[in-house]
Amino acid sequence: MYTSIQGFSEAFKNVVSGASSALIVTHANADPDAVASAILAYRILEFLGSRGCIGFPEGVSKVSRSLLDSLKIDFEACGELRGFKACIIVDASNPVQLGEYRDACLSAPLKVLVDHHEPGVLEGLADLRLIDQSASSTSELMVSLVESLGFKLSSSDSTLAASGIIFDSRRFSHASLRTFNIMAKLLEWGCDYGIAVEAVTPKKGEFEDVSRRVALFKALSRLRVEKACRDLILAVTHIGSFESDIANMLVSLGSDIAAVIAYREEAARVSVRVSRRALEAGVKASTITAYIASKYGGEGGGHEAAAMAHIKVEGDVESLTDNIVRSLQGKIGRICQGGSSSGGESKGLR
Ligand SMILES: [Mn+2]
Repeated sequence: MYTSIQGFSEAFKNVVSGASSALIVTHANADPDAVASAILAYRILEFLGSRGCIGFPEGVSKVSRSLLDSLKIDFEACGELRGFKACIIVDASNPVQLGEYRDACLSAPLKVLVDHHEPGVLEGLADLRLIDQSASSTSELMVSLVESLGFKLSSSDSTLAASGIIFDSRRFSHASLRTFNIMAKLLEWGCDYGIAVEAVTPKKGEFEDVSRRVALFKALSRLRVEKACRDLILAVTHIGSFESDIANMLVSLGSDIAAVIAYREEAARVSVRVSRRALEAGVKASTITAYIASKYGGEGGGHEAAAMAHIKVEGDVESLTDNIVRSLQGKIGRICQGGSSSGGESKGLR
C-alpha cells in the first residue's frame, strides 16, 4: 500500500497505461469530492492512453449535479457493466458503497483504490492502493497524482477539483500545507475560486426544506440519551432519511456521540458523528461504525469524527435502536477505560 504520491504515481502509470477498458467508480450519491475524484481519474486515464467510463452508484448528489451541469463537465458514463480490465475506485472504502457497480468492479482483474477514509474491506481487495487519511479529500490526492504525472487540468476541471476539496475539508477546517499548495496549483490552472466556494455553500433555503425540518423533529421525538464514559453524552435515534444531517445537528446541540439509524427493509445505515470531547477521550466515529458493523454484520467506514455503517437488520427498528444504545454504552465505556473493563452499566440521564 502506498501512503504517498511518489511511488504510487509510477506504479499507477505502469499498471493502468493502455488498459483497454476501465470502470471508474465511487461511493453512492456522490458528493463533490467523490465526483471530482472520479472525473480526475477519467482525465488521468485519458492522458495515459486508456479508456474509461464512470459509474455513479445511485447517481450523484444534488450539489454535485449542479456543479457538473454549470461547469459543463463531460465524461462517458458506463453502459454495459461487463468485461472491464480494470476498476479504479475513488473516495470509498467498502464494497457496499459501490451499489450497482460493485460486482462489475470486484470482478475486474485489476483493482486500484485511492481514498482518504479509514481503510475498510476494499483495502484488502485492491491490487494497488493509495490511502492517505491525512488528506483533506480524495480530490487533493487526485490533483497530486495529476501533477506528478506531469499534466494540467482545464480550468473547469480545476474548479470542480477545488469544490471537492472545499466540500470535504469543510471549507478548510481540516487542511494542511499540502491542501493549500494544491489549491494554489488549481488557481494557477484557472480554477474559479468564487464558483467553487459558492457551489458547495448551502443555500439558505436548503435548511428550510420542510421534509428536512420534519425529519429533525421526528428524530428528536425518538431520541435516546444516555451517559457513557462518565460525562460523554450518547444520543441515538432513527429516521427515514437525512440521517447524516441529523447526526451533525445532535453533536452541534451538545451530544458527544450521535448515532442516527436510517432503516430500510432488512438493512440500515447508521450515521455516526462524535464531538471533540469524545475524540479527546479516544472515541472515534470510525471505531464506533466498525464495531456496529462487526456486531450486526455489515461494513463500516469513514473518518475519526464522521463515519457510516451499513448493517443487516432483523426485527423492528425500535428494538434495534435500544440494542445499539446499550451496546454503544458498553463499547464507549471500554474504549475510555483503555479497552479493559466490560463497562456498560446503565447511567441514564434523567
Ligand atoms: Mn471524500
